[in-house]
Amino acid sequence: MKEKNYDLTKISKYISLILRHKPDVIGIQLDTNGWANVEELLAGIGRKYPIDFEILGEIVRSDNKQRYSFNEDKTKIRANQGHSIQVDVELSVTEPPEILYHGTAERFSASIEAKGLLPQNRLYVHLSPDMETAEKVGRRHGKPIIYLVNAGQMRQEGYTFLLSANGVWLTKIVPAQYLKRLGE
Ligand code: HQG
Repeated sequence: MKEKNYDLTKISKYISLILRHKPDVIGIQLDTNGWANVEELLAGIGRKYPIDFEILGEIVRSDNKQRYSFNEDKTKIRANQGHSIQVDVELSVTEPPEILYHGTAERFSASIEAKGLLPQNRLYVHLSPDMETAEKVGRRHGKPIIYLVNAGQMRQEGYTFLLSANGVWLTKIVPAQYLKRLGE
């Protein structure tokens, strides 16, 4: 390894920015399936964080949400979910559990209850399989609140759900009638 004193979380956040939102910050492109070339990524982030392949591997392995995957021969890397740019990470439509959860901030509740959950800057609305995860997601935005999502009914009524490689449920929108705020 070239250097052991980096804050891997900080580098991981930079990699998230590149692989989900702005590959152009280091002048690279993702292919239609969201893959970046590993050598190009390392060269690009090297101006800021000169890490080698071994450290990148360590970031991918140790990431607390398993945000990234390598392809089989580890020449390519992509984010498993969370993109704002139009890529197809080849997820299959999957039967959701009856109930999924969405953690958000109190201050968004009026708009959410009027318009439903919208993907905002991302390609999909992100839903959690359990309340603990939803609570953590909501806390990122402020005072957390949790919505129960009637995924079973949505499914029956023709909405589709994708399950990301790291266990996040994705759907295009959740109309307000399928939402129930926890504690009400
Ligand atoms: C809210 C993290 C007003 C929505 C997490 C959320 C997740 C509305 C915010 C992943 C709305 C968007 C995604 C409406 C939705 N009116 N606000 N109609 N509809 N919102 O960050 O779900 O750590 O894009 O409730 O763990 O918070 O980055 O989405 O609060 O898996 O890997 O608009 O990001 O993962 O915020 O988080 P985000 P999210 P990472």
